[in-house]
Amino acid sequence: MSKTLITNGTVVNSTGTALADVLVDGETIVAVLAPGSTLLGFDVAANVDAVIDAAGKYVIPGGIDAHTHMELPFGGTNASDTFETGTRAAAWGGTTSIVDFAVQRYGERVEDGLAAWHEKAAGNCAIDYGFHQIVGGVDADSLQAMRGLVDEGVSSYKLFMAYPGVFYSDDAQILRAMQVAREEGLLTMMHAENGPAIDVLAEQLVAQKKTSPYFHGIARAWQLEEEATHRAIMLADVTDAPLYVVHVSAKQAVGQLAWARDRGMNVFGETCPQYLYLSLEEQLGAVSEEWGDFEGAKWVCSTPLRAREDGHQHAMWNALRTNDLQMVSTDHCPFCMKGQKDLGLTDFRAIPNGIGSVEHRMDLMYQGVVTGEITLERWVELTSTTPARMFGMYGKKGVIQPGADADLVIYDPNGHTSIGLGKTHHMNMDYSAWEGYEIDGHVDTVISHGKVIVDDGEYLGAKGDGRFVKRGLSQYLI
Ligand code: DUC
Ligand code: ZN
Ligand code: ZN
Ligand code: ZN
Repeated sequence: MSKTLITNGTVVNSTGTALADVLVDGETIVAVLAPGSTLLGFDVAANVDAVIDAAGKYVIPGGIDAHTHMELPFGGTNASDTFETGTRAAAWGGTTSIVDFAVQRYGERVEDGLAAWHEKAAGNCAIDYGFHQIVGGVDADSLQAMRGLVDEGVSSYKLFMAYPGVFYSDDAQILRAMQVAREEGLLTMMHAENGPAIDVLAEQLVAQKKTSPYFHGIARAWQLEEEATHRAIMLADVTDAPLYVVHVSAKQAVGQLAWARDRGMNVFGETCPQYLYLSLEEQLGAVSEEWGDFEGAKWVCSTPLRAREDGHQHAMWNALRTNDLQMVSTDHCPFCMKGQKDLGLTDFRAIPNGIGSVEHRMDLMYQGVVTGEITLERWVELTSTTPARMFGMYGKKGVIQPGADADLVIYDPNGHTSIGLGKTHHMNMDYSAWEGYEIDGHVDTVISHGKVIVDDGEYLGAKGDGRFVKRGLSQYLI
């Protein structure tokens, strides 16, 4: 098998940073060596097939984005990235695994939803992929089907407290699902927003002719995220089920998570780059010649962007530092402005919800290191190590150690990345929610299973490089 030595780099794991050489044999990391590359007098560098010089650069475990929606049917259209385009964009940005959401809607069978997702992804992915299962219709059949998920390597599932008529579960359904999850070792992921209340507020806003994208965020008030988060926590408590709250954006919701964790509960939360950087005020101020105030549709997602003047963004960074939030995923759910977002030109309720960021998460989170919000090791922990541990992939993924998959990124802290259309953008979208962002840092080389798939601005991978990851149980289950 082909041997590669990545030499002279600064190897960053969540546990620490060291100057070290990484020896890859075939698809696997076989050794992490002191620099200089001699092993009991044996000159390693002279006996490998390829040497990659990583001097002055970080060598990190490949990013794991545990929340993506490739090809999600939503709002009368489909998320615009296929598994092919979306995973390739992820690879460009230093992400070497995604966990996407297979979908069961009310009236469909869970098994059929999962099979459909396998069909969409198989043979098309640039990087490894796993699945969570959305259970959008909790009933006797789907509860029974949930019992088979762990054997399928799908050890987590998602419920929605929002979107009545689409994915929504009421409290009785949530309670029953959590009971099954507790028995089966499944991790419950929750979209925690009070959907019925949101829908009333949205209807009232539209009746008052408040139809522009900004009012999406007004209808989805933080109180309704806090309330749902609290309700999810209490339902998890009474069923003794671990809980993972997705896309947390309100500081009050973080407060609920912190409160539950202080009580000793197995409650976890992720946030997303958009809730760290973007704000409701910017959405309100977004006006363009092309779109007028509909420009704000570019940032319509759920949970919504929050008011900067209320300190939500700052609170998210704090929570990432203090471990009240444990992970950063993207909730990558891209839609084009033309033909997709513009379905809601006259009514924000018809704008498909979602932002595309799968390509930029590693870079955007590295800015937190640059600005001193998080440490280098925490960057790796939030974007790779904890996702691997949370979702049953750790050891093979999320860490640079012998025996791990050779999924590696060489990151240049002195490089520079300009984000936006016509720049680093490889997602299948006609705009970028991150247009104009300038990053101190650069993804230089991306290695998946020992194969260099991105090198110095060149894409060397192919569709089908990525494989389905049959995940084990979350390491956070007790
Ligand atoms: N939020 C989004 O922004 N898009 C897809 C689904 C979701 O919950
Ligand atoms: Zn959601
Ligand atoms: Zn989502
Ligand atoms: Zn570079």
